[in-house]
Amino acid sequence: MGVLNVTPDSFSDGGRFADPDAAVAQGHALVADGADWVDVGGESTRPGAEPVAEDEELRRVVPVVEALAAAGVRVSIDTRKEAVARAAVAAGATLLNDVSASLGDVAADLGVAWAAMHAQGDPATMQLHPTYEDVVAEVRDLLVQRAERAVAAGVPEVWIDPGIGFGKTAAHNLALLAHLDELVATGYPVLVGSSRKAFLGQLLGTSDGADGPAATDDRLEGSLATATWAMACGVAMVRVHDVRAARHAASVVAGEITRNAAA
Ligand code: PMM
Repeated sequence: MGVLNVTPDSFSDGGRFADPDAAVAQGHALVADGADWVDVGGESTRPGAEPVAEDEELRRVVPVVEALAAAGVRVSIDTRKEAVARAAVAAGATLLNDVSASLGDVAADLGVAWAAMHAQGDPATMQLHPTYEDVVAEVRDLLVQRAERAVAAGVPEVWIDPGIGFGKTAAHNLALLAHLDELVATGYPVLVGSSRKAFLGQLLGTSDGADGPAATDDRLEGSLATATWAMACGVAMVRVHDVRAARHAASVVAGEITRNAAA
């Protein structure tokens, strides 16, 4: 899944694709690089981000979804708002990527796939005091509960996502990545987004972990390592900015090492 943020302020690509034509061109570039899905978002959910008004979010995403879907691209809509989800599906999106894990009934009503992501708190405050007794069990149990409810409501396809960086310290993120098998074992397809996130900068000492555009440029290695690790753990989809590099990294493991291991 390639990331396409049509926003002025997303932490790594904010501002680059705020113009609809540039955004649509980037969507096609992501597909050319090997993305199966293009995830269109009009509201930054980086730590400390301010909410975006509904009409502004609609204005940003609907033309982009429409143009990409009309060209045959599989489009997911990254939103927390019901009205945006509905408008994006009317424009051709077929997956609700929901960082609030609260739009299951909307997905059921629309008859589209739903990805439920775990978050503790809202983007404005979520990184202040993330607290868990057992992060892996708490994240898994909440996602399974929401997923079961969505299946019962009639959602045709339900994905779960641990929400790396959403109300989590670096230690929480690493614990979740270390135990992805526990999410995979639930039987729901798992989606993971670790691409260019702050904990990678902290981990590698390549940046201070502050979410500014400059600091994200040196997180490629960590992004590729975590995406490849996730796929090797059985994760069905990774949400990445650097699609071509992620494809190449994964193909070395999936195509070559796995084949030799089975031989
Ligand atoms: N992360 C971001 C936004 N949307 N959606 C899912 N399903 N999983 C994520 O980890 C996720 C997401 C924040 O990253 P961005 O600013 O690069 O979009």
